[in-house]
Amino acid sequence: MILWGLMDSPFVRRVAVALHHHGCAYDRQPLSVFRDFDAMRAANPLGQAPVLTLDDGSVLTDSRAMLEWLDALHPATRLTPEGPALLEMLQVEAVALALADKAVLLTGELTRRPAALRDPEAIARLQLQLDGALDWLEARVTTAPVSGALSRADLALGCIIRYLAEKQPRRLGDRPALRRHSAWCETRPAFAAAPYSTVEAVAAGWRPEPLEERP
Ligand SMILES: N[C@@H](CCC(=O)N[C@@H](CS)C(=O)NCC(=O)O)C(=O)O
Repeated sequence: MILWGLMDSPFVRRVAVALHHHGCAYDRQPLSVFRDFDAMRAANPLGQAPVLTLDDGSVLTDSRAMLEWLDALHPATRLTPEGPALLEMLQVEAVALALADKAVLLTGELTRRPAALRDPEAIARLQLQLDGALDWLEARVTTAPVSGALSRADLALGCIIRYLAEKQPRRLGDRPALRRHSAWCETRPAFAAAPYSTVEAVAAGWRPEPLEERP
């Protein structure tokens, strides 16, 4: 299999963590959705990452579809719980993924658009959405793992909290439950085997100072 995308992306990273968790061999194409947009569009009509090329050449273009596919192929190491834990897992995963969507949009808005062209209302709305999701998660996530055993919720949450710690640390703020959960994730073998990459972020144009301090 080939996983396309950079390891600062919370979506790409969660698929990489899942691949390691299931013991799947894969190569990676470290392409940027901005720097290498044409190449990404050739793989995915939307030009988004991640893309997963399967061994028979088939392509999956959404991290949720990739995790479902991997679960179906590897039932013994499923990341989707059954029974009562399923509802809680889906609730936390949904908010963590929506948080990732909004966080990536806000990063793009603040890094790629000149200050004079930014829309303060749109930025304020994204910030409210991020804060709401972070507060909800901080109150809700009292254990690591979230629902009894490593699950898709831990992958979604662990990857977005690490992303925010790197890219929007002030927005993440002092949220001890989320930081504890993140620290737990980072010591899991599958997370350690698929680390967040500042080097790849920088190569794609990221400047490693907090977004909130930029003009
Ligand atoms: N729902 C998608 C979201 C993927 C996503 O938003 N990826 C970002 C990279 S972190 C991206 O491709 N952004 C560029 C764009 O949407 O144009 C998934 O879960 O795979």
